[in-house]
Amino acid sequence: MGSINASVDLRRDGEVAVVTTDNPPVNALKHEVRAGLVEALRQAREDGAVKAVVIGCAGRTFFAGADITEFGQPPRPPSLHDVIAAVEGMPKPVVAALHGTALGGGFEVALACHFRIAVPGARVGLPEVKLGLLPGAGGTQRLPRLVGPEKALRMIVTGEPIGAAEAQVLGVVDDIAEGDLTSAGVTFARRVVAEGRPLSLVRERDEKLSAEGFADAAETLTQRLRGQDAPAACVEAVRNAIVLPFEEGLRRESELFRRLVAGDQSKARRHVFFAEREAARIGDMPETTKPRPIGRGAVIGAGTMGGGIAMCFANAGIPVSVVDTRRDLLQRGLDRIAANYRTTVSRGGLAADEMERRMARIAGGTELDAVAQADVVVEAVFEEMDVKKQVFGELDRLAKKDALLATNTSTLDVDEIARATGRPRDVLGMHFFSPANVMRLLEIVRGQETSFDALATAVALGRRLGKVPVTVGVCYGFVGNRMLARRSAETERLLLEGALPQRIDAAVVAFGFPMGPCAMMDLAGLDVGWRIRQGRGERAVIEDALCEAGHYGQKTGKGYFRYDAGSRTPLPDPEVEKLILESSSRLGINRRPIAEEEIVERMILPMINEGARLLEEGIASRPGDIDVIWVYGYGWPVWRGGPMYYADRLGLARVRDKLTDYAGRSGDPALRPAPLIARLAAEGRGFGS
Ligand code: 3H9
Repeated sequence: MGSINASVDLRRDGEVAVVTTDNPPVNALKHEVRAGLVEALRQAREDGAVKAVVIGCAGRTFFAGADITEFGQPPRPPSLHDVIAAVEGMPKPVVAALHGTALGGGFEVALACHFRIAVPGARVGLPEVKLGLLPGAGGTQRLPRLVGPEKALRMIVTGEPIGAAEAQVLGVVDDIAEGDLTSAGVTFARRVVAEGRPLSLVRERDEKLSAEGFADAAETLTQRLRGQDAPAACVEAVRNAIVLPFEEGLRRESELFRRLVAGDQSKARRHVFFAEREAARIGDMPETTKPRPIGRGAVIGAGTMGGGIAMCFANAGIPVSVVDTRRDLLQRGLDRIAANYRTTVSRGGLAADEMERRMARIAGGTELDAVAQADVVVEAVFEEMDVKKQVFGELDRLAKKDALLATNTSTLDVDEIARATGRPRDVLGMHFFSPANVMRLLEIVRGQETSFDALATAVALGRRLGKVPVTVGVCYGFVGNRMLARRSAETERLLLEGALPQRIDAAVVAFGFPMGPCAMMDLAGLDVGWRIRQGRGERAVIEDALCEAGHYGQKTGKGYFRYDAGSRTPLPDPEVEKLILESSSRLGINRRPIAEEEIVERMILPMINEGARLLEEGIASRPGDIDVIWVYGYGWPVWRGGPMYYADRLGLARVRDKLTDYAGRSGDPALRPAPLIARLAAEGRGFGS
C-alpha cells in the first residue's frame, strides 16, 4: 500500500482499497499510469483484507483517455487491454468514481468496472472518432451491451459525451455522488460488499443487443461524413457487437484501431488536436502573464456580426450590453438575436427557459456610455476606418481603466485604430467569423503595442466563449482572408479558362470542404468584396460583372448560382454561364475543359503559397496556426489536417514545381513559390520540420 509510482497511489480505507491516479492535467493513461494501475490492482487482489476497490483520479478529471502522444510510438506493456483485464479479473467489486470528463480509454476502463458512480457534473463519452479513430479498448463492444447498439453508435460516431444525469438514466452510471467523490465511492463499495451484490461484468450482458433501428441510425449518422474512414469503422465495430461473440468483436475492434491509428486521417486529426492547443500559446509571452478578469462585456454595433458576438457572451454566461446609436437598428438587432435563439429552441437545441436566461444577459442601449461597466468592448461597426477611429476615440474616453478594447475588423489596420486611443496597449483585433455565434475560429490580431496581458485576456476570453483563438499579426485580411483572396483570384481564372461554378464547387466539395468557393461567396454576399475592391481600385472580372447584374448571392436569390425562394440549395444558372462565356470571349480566352485534379490543385496550392508568405512575414507564428484557422474558420476537412500539413504530405518539392508551372502559365507573380517553400524544398524539409 502507498505510492505505487509517481502517478498512481494505493491506500486502504478499512476494507476498501482506493486506487488514485494523479497525472496532470487530464490523467491521460500513459505507460506509467497503466503500469501503476496493474500493480495496484495486483496488490489489492492479493490483500485478503481488501474486500472492494475504488478507482478514481486526482485533479480536474477522471482519465480523459489514452495518452495521444504515445500513438505512433512502439507499444509499451502493460497495454490498456492489460489494465482492463486486471479490472475484469478482480474477484472483488471494482467501482469507478468519475468526475470531470471520463473519455475514450478512460471511459473504457470505467466500462470494465463492476460499478460506476459519478459526480453530478461529470461527463462520459467516446470521442475517439474526433481523432480519426474508434474506441480501441473495448468501448465498441461494452457500450452497446450497456445502452443498446443504436444509442452506443450515436455516442461513438458523434464522439459527443453525455452528462451524469443522462448516463444514470441509461444505466451507464449506477449512482450520482453528492459531496466528496472518494468517500462516496468507498461508501458505495461498502454497501455492495454488505449487500453481497453479484459482480456482473458488462461484457457478459446481452439483453440490450438488438439490431433494431441500427441500420437506419448508421445510415443517418454517417451520411454527411463521406471521405472519412473512422465513422465507417465505428459502425462496423458496433455491428460486430450485435453479431459476433464478445472476444471476436474485441479482436476485430483492435484490428480496426491499429489500421486507423496508422492511417493518414488519424495522423492529420491528431496534428490538428495538438495544433489547436498550441495555437493558444504566444511564443514570446512571459509565463507569469495573467489574463484580466472579465465580468461584463459590451458590443458596439447591433448588425449581424455584433448580434452574433453578443450571443457568444450570453451563451457563455457573461452579461453583455449591445450598443447601437440608431434605435431602429438596435431593435432590429435584438429581434434578430431573439429569432436566432427561437430557431435553436424550435429545433430542440436549447430549452426555452435557457433561452430566456440568455436573452436576459443581453441589454440593449443607444448610448455609448453603457461601455463604462464593461471589462471588454468589442467594436463591430461599419468597416470604415474613420468610423472605427471615431468609435475608439469615444471608447478611450468612456471605457474603464484596463478594459480590453477589441475591434472586429476583417481588413483594417489595427495599429491605426489603436492610435485613435491613448491606450494602444489595451487594443487588439478579435476577428470573429460569420455567423459569429456558430463559427469556432477567433483570429486575435496583435497590434504593435498590444500588451501581453491584453493578449492573454483575449485568448482566455476566446476559450471561455467556446472559440478556438489563434493569434495573428496585422496585415490586410490577416491570415484566413489573405489566403482566401488567393483562392478567389484562382476561382476567377478557372471560370475564365473553362470551368463553371458548379464544376469548381463539386471538385472542392469532393476534396472535403462542406461547400465550394462559389456557394460560399453566395452565402457571404458578393457585394461585400465588390465594395471593398471599389475602395481599393481593384477589379475581379466575373464577380464584378455578377454584382453589376444584381447577383449579390443568396440574399438576392442569385449569385454564382440561383436559389429558389426560401431555399439555400445552389442551382446552376444559365444566365451566369452566359455571362462567364461572354467574359472569356471578350478577353480572347479559348475555353478548355479543366480536369478535377487541376481544379483542386489550383484551389489549394496558391493558398499554401500565401500561407508560406504569412509565415515568412511573421503574421502567422506557426504552420499549425494556419491549419487551425482553415479547419475552424473555412471548413478545411479536418481529416486532411489543414493546408500547411497537407502541403507537407504532398511534399514541398512537388508544391514548388506545381506553383512554378502555374505561375508560368498564368503570368501571375503571386503564384511563384514563396522563398520559404523554395528553401525548405531544397533542403528536403517541410513546414512541420
Ligand atoms: C483513446 O483513448 C484510445 C482508446 O480508445 C484506445 C487505446 C488503445 N493525451 O484540451 P485541454 C493534453 S484516444 C495526451 O487544453 P481542457 C492537451 O494536449 C483519446 N494529452 O484541456 C493539453 O496539453 P498542453 C480519447 C492530452 O480542459 C492538456 O492536456 N480521449 C490528452 O480544455 C490540456 O488539454 C480524447 O480524445 C490525451 N488524451 O479539455 C480526449 N488530452 O497543456 C482528448 C488532453 O500541453 N482531450 N491532453 O497543451 C480532450 O478532449 C480535452 O483535453 C479535455 C480537457 C476535454 C479532456
